[in-house]
Amino acid sequence: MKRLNSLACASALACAFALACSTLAPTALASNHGTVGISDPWTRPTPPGTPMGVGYMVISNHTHQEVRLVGAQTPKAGHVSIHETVMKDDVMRMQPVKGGLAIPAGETVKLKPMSYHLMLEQLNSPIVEGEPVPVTLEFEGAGPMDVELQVQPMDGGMTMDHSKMEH
Ligand SMILES: [Cu+2]
Repeated sequence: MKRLNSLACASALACAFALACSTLAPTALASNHGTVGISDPWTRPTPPGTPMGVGYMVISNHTHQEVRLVGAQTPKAGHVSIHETVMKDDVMRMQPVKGGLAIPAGETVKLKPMSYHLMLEQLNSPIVEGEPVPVTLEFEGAGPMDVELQVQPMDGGMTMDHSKMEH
């Protein structure tokens, strides 16, 4: 029952922010939501000519219902995808997170290397230190949020050339 309520609620909010919503016609929008908190948003510098960059952050859902990160936009890139890194047959691959990244009520999900991440595709210029990348996150079940990815330098140790990974 609770599940049904939260689903209806999420749909109602999604409708409020989506341009088109034809499947559900909510009679009222819930207004008693807590907040979704973003901390430590960061990215890596990219070498010139690299078409893709990454985005990491910690998302905490302080509401009483699941929210989903369903998309993101940045003026820095033509497209942003939500990816997860998985091991398949000893090969590391990235794949889109189907249906968006769910953050259960009261939980925290980390976007971090080797795990969930934003994939900034079709970069229009390299990501460089000292120039934070503004990103607007789109949620189902919560309003859009603006963050700035801080550019953290390569640390030499466990870096990986993302662009060579298989998608
Ligand atoms: Cu990726």
